[in-house]
Amino acid sequence: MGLMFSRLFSSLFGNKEARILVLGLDNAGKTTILYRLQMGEVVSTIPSWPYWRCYFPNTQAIIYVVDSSDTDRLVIAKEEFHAILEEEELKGAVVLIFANKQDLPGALDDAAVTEALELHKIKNRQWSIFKASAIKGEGLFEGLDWLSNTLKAGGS
Ligand SMILES: Nc1nc2c(ncn2[C@@H]2O[C@H](COP(=O)(O)OP(=O)(O)OP(=O)(O)O)[C@@H](O)[C@H]2O)c(=O)[nH]1
Ligand SMILES: [Mg+2]
Repeated sequence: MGLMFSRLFSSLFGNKEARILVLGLDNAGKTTILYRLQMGEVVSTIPSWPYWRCYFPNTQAIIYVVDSSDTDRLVIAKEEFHAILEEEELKGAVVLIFANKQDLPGALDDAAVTEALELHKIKNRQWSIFKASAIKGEGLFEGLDWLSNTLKAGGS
């Protein structure tokens, strides 16, 4: 599981800084997405849990990236995702999920990833899932558009 923290100064966010945590299992496509979006500065990738928490305060949004073709690891992706949602300091964060790698054969679609991640269990939080292919640059801006509008509307 890797983590990245990004400060976005995008016109999508009205030139306001949004503090966004980009999470997902290794190989999910986090770096590729951030590169595609040319998102602010990627501060760091941190491999182990204990250090993550210092990044949690004041996080407005979480982008959770899933490799939709890696069906063997979706259970792990689900468990890590729900553990993140339990974090006290992330209770107020809006969640955007990218069902990434849609271009690969056998990739699960957004409905199937929704089921695999048990997204219906999310309570008291605004969330949405978008199909994406970071390689092709598809679906990313649709997701960020949703995030931007949700944050502008005051978050969860
Ligand atoms: N086919 C396909 N490959 C992708 C896509 N997104 C990322 N990849 C590939 O998947 C591999 C991992 O992508 P990264 O962006 O490095 O993944 P990451 O989540 O940053 O991984 P870690 O840094 O190890 O945590 C690379 O070979 C990417 O080129 C996609 O949408 N489609
Ligand atoms: Mg990476």
